[in-house]
Amino acid sequence: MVRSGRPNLVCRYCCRRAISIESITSCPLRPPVLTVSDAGANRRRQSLFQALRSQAMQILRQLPIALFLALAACGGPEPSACDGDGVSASGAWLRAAGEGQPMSAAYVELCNGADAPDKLVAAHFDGANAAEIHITSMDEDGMASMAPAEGGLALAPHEKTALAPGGAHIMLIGLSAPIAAGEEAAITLEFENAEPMTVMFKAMSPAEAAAHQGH
Ligand SMILES: [Cu+2]
Repeated sequence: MVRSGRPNLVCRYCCRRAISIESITSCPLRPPVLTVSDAGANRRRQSLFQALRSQAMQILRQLPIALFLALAACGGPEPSACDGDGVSASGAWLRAAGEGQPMSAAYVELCNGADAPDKLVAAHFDGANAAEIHITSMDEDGMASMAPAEGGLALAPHEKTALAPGGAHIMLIGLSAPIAAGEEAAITLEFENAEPMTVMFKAMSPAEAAAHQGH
């Protein structure tokens, strides 16, 4: 029906010569979010765009802070000042090992709060034939190789020493059973001076380990 005084309207969704606003708004092909009024739709699109843009700007503004916090929280394996009595351990984890996997590596950050140097001299894990303290080194060709830390791993006084992927680690050789991600392994650490200490190491899947290293 053409209302007098109004131009003929064509429904832009079904291309029928629609003839009233009502028949356009009830067109079954009309997407529900759009309205007949182009001006109204544009306004809506514009305000959606503005909302997205202000959200993006907010994220961009917060990005440097987030990056800074991420860097501050993940200082890397660099030794840093540390205080307290004797040696303490933090961030202990090991690589999960599946069926038939004979080895795993365990990592931990050790803090020697004492005034004298100490050494990590041995590690024991009931679930493996041997637990060795290894250091990783690079040869002239850039090939990494690992070897037992002769005489133990030095722990400088008031410093954190990280056993971390690519560096020193506790090698668990001859696992008696798989270690599933999420499980915990009790590894006892022995020191030259400090009392021995049993630390719970949390098993991480390869994906978790990679994300952890990304820190
Ligand atoms: Cu090793």
